[in-house]
Amino acid sequence: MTTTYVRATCPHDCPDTCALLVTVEDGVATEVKGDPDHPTTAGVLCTKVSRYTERTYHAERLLYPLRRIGAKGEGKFERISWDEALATIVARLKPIAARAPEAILPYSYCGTMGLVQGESMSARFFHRLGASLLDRTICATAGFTGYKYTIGATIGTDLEQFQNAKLILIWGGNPIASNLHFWTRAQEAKRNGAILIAIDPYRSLTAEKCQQHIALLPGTDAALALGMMHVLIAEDLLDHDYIANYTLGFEQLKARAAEWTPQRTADTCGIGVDEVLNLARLYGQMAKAGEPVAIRSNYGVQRVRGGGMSVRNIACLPALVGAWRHAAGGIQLSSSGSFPTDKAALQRPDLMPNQPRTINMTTIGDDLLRPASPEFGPQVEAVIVYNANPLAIAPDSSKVAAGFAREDLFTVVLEHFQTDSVDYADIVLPATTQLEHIDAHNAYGHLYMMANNAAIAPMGEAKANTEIFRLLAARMGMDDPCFKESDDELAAQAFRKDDTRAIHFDWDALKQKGWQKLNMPDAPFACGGFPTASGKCEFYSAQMAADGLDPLPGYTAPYESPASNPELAAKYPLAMISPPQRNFLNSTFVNVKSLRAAEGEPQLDIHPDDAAARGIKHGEMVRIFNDRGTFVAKARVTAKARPGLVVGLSVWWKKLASDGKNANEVTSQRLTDMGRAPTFYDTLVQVESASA
Ligand SMILES: Nc1nc2c(c(=O)[nH]1)N[C@H]1C(S)=C(S)[C@@H](COP(=O)(O)OP(=O)(O)OC[C@H]3O[C@@H](n4cnc5c(=O)[nH]c(N)nc54)[C@H](O)[C@@H]3O)O[C@H]1N2
Ligand SMILES: Nc1nc2c(c(=O)[nH]1)N[C@H]1C(S)=C(S)[C@@H](COP(=O)(O)OP(=O)(O)OC[C@H]3O[C@@H](n4cnc5c(=O)[nH]c(N)nc54)[C@H](O)[C@@H]3O)O[C@H]1N2
Ligand SMILES: [Mo]
Repeated sequence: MTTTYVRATCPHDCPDTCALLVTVEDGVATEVKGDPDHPTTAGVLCTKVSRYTERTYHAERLLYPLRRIGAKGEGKFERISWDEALATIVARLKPIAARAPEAILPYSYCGTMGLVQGESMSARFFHRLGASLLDRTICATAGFTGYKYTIGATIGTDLEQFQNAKLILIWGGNPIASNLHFWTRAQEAKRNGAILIAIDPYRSLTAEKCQQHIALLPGTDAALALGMMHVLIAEDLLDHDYIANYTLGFEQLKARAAEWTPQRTADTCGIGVDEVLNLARLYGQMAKAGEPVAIRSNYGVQRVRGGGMSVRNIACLPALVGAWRHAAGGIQLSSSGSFPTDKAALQRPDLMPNQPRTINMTTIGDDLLRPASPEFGPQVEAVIVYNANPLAIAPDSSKVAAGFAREDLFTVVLEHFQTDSVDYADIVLPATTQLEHIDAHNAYGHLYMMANNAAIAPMGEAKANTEIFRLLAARMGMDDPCFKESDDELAAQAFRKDDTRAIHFDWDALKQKGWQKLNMPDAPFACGGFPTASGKCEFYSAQMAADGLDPLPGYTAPYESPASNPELAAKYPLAMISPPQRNFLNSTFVNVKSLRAAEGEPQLDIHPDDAAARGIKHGEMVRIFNDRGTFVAKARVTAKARPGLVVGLSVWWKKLASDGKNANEVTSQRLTDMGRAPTFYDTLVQVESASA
């Protein structure tokens, strides 16, 4: 028997981007472990990825191209050859491309975070075609926009510093589930005497393990940050020197923050005045005493109407108290902006024949149902889905299903498994997994460039995304040499070597070693140097004013909350959030039996008072509904959900739920204040016993 160990990278949409060691015995991957030498992975993987071989060798892997033989959504297919599959696709796309290329829409997200299997050959293909561009907003663009207005780029505190912090605010994140290798460091900080505070409407796995938990109303984080600013300024818990040298607009901010008294803040956030005061004082006093105070701001705060501003306001706090002076102070939202990723080389926007329209992936439900019009342009006639599962993850799911059910729509899905989205495909193409292809990665939670080597041969007739688009490009007659580049040639273009952060980037060397840290200072903004227009942390943003936004930190209430919409709340009084289940990764892994068994079935956490008022008992099936739709789940009566809040951990495959639906049945397509992003956690519902 020959045994080899292959250096790989976890491709999933998670900040941790772990370095993997894959054991391969006679061509079969038998074990996937965390690389003990990689500083942030440190030999530890989450349960999901430690079971990676169970997913790769799953009996239900798609191994051959398929053609639909049943109704759309029914999921009935027959096997066809690659030749027939590609010929069918090209025969459908060619006339559309000749007439109205924007009627073709790619729909993709981060099923793999790989720079090669993500958007490289696929982007070249759609650019050359002149297809509609996809606005990839489904996750993070609200917060990224707010952060960039303030800090300039998504650059922040290095993960490898958090163990040295003395106070960590875990703001809208559940790292035990979604950012495990940060949690390891936060725990180390705690052992070294740090205080951890969770700011989260729900007592998540993480909130349970922090010394303090501030359970504010969803969507009110911007107000809490303003209230903190008020106290920091009123009690002079400021770093005047840092403010004078490295920030812009303090006087205007001071006037704005004056409006946010602790009482107003507490009323808006649904928490106690003492909670506001204590949080601000602890943060300001520890910073003033020279202790490193850090914030880990995650995605939970962004999925509401004012999500962009929430992140912006939180991102102002470290500059006020001078927390950036410490490598272990400051804030991390995402590290993605640290990477000199060469998107233009990978994706070749120069191939576009003109500037096509852009369609927002968040509003795919409405957009597939939209007829041609002068404002919208041509009706969407063909959708090519890869690295995504829109039927499960996009909001207002009944609209999404109605759109994909259109008889005249031609749908192709590249997938590993027969997901909810595959059920609507005309042609299904089997894609390789991370163990079967190569890739280069950046990360959004650490600072390492990463390489993924192929550990095993493709399963069945599966092909890598890149190869599928290479074949389609050839058949569409695209003859530019860039459509012939191999995956290695693509990976070699992943990072700009002229940038000092990646100056030593060499793909062959990276493949050998597996990972390489960016060349970055430990404390990125210790002496200012913010990548904004002014070079300062912008409390006042002229760019925001130019973009038609409030140039100062402000607060916008959710679209759907008892305070902002009492009429709607009279019908639907409960706020619903649907953050990730620990053992799923968005909708990935839901079909892996051992992981699904760990999560049981779709559940809804509801406070005992709200349950009692509705005669709902622990363990009974409930119906969750609003004007957009209905789904069922098993009630878990628990004080983990604050009164007025229900929590349906997600994202379930619809077809694996008893009613064939999931939480996105009730979420809306409304967009955030900035970044054109979804408002998944800005949803009012009513709940009733399903047996009633
Ligand atoms: N295991 C696992 N890990 C994952 C994922 C997964 O599905 N499963 N998904 C990955 C992806 S794509 C992403 S974007 C990240 C997301 O992971 P996180 O950044 O952790 O974000 P969420 O899970 O959306 O929400 C985290 C917490 O925010 C809380 N929250 C909800 N609304 C609000 C609010 O208005 N204010 C505040 N302060 N908190 C609120 C929720 O209760 C939840 O506990 O995780 C990644 N990692
Ligand atoms: N209600 C609710 N909805 C949510 C969220 C929530 O918290 N609540 N979270 C939102 C967030 S943060 C995000 S990021 C989105 C995520 O939405 P998506 O990016 O659509 O993520 P997944 O649901 O994991 O689907 C990814 C699919 O890509 C496939 N895939 C993986 N690798 C490859 C590959 O190499 N080739 C091909 N062809 N396919 C591959 C996987 O098998 C999987 O089915 O969901 C959003 N939806
Ligand atoms: Mo995400």
